[in-house]
Formats: sequence, C-alpha cells, structure tokens
Amino acid sequence: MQLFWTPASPFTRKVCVAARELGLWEKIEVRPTTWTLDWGYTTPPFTPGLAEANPVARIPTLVTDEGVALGDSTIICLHLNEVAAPRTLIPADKLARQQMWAAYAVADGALEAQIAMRAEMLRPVAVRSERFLEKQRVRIWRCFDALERDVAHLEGPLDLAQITTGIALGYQDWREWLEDFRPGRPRLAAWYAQLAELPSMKATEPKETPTA
Ligand SMILES: N[C@@H](CCC(=O)N[C@@H](CS)C(=O)NCC(=O)O)C(=O)O
Repeated sequence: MQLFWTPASPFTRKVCVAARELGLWEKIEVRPTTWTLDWGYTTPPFTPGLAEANPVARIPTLVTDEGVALGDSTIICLHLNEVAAPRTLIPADKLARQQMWAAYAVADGALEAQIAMRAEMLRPVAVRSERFLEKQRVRIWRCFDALERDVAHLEGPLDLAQITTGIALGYQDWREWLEDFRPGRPRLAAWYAQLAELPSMKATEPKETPTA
C-alpha cells in the first residue's frame, strides 16, 4: 500500500494512527507530499502522482495493494480495518458501534471545521472572512461540548471515534490560532491527556508540511 501523506494533515494522521494500531504501518509505503501555502484558495502544484491517483487531489490518498486509490480518510480506515481482520477499531456490538460512529462524525466534523479555518487563515488578511472563521469556531465548540457530554462513549477498546477525537483535540492544541478546548470540558481534557500518551499518537504528532 502507498499513502500520500504530510505530517500536518489531521485526516492523514487519523489513517497513520489507525494503521499503527491495526499493525499495518510497516506495510505502508509513505509518499510525502508538498503544499505551497496558497493551497487553501488556489490550485497548487501537486506532488507527482497525487492528482493522477486521485482527481480530488487531497491527502490522505491510499493506493491499495490491488492498485485502487482511496481518497478519503474514513474509507481508508474502513479498508485498513478490513485488511487487518480480526484486529479491529470498530465495535462488534450494535449499540456501541452506533455510538462510535456518532462520536466519529462529531469529531470528524470538528476536523473539517479546523481545516476550513486553516485554509481561510492562509488567505491574505484583506480577503479573510471573520464571519466564516467565527462560524467554524462555533461549530468546533459545539462538537467539543457534545464530546464532553458523551465522553463515556469514548471509553473501552480503542476505536475510530477515539482516534478521531484525539486528533481533533491535538490539532486544536497545535495551531496557535485555535483556542484551548480545556476550560469547561474537564472530562474531555482528562480523557485526552491519557489518549495523547499512546505510542501511535506520540509518533504522529503534527509538524508543518514542507512547501517544496
Ligand atoms: N474528507 C477528507 C478530507 C481530506 C482533506 O481535507 N485533506 C486536506 C489536508 S488535511 C487536503 O488535502 N487539502 C488540500 C486541498 O483541499 O487542496 C478525508 O477525510 O480524507
């Protein structure tokens, strides 16, 4: 398998943590990508192979052993989960699985809002929309409040919701223009302090993407 990757992308980090936890990391060839800092509002020069494999030209993109390009972190995680069977990051119990996907979608929605903000923050100040940024901030806060309320759903064997929540909280910590999620969310803060210690989380801490 080949993974188009950068160390800054939280969606890519989700795949990297899932692959490590499923025991598949050694089977993945990493294809580093570069992104000029105008990627949020222009078509940047793509790393060779990325747009050819996946016309959406986003990361993560995983090319399977069968040569099929999967261009979305959720679909990639489902594929890895299938390859790793019987190891799994998806609960077998029906209710636990529904609660896992519910929490997953909330955490993933926060990630989408964070990345939308990142793209907006890269625009020249004169054309940056404060109203757009505020909409995303409020969405992220709603998602984190829901995760605080339902933190019990993030307990138990490691799953895709826990990984995605940990990565959204890690991204919130990493970008200096995102506020600390901890005030008013003591249970989520304590939960994250433990999750962040996983070797798979430590090994994938975000770093800036090379621009060339
Ligand atoms: N829903 C997608 C989102 C992927 C995504 O937004 N990736 C960002 C980096 S974190 C990207 O490649 N952005 C480049 C662009 O939009 O041109 C997923 O889950 O993989």
